[in-house]
Amino acid sequence: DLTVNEGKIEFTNVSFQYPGTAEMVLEDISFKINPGETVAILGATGAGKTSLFQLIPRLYDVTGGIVKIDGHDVRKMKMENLRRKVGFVPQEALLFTGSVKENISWGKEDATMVEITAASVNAQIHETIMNLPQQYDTRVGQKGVNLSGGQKQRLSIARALVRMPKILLLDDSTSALDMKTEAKLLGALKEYTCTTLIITQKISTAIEADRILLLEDGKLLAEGDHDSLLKTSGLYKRIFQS
Ligand code: TTP
Ligand code: MG
Repeated sequence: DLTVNEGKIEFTNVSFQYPGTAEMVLEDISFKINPGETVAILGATGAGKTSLFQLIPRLYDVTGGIVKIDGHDVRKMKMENLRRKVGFVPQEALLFTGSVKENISWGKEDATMVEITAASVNAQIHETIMNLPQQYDTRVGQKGVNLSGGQKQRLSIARALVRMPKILLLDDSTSALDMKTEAKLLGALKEYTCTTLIITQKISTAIEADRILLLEDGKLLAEGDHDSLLKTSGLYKRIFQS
């Protein structure tokens, strides 16, 4: 069966509109991302960043063009294989009422405590958890302790890491983290030989990435590393200087 082995991603002339709507959300997007690369997706609100992510684990299918992973059209892959290897950390962390441990191992109920702890250490949330009243057994959500936005984000990242994804999609998942914590997190992610895409509004995050894709109004406006984009993209330069 076709599965995700390396984590190479390829968009070819991808266009997308949500079912039943007339608006083109993505238009003629083409790019390649190599296995293990860290790529930042930068763009204003409404540019289509989340929509682009949703096409990778097939939360939606393209309207035109093709999305390939490891050379295979994602539509030919088994959804189960695809979703097992693609870790998608959504823009809003979705925690349920249950223990910290249950929230992290959600969808991978056979995760061991060693795996859960390792994921939490790397997601930079282990120390916070150890300071909770019942550590990993502490209940979160409506009837449990209140976690801050940044703590929820990190718990949500730990949930993705425990599954050892080959592709990790972080949808603005570090927006509430301070720069130091974010830098530690991104450093720890290098331990996982996974392809990482980070949607961000922060230029500081983008600078750390191997490459940046700049989206505007559903179009891929420019791509390159920080230094080359400064030279080639007026928009990037304006974002950088603002
Ligand atoms: P997004 O893809 O949500 O844009 P974004 O992720 O770049 O924006 P933000 O930084 O604010 O998160 O939206 C692009 C367009 O698609 C926008 O017109 C809203 C529309 N859209 C839907 O119609 N349904 C959806 O489920 C989503 C996510 C977006
Ligand atoms: Mg978004």
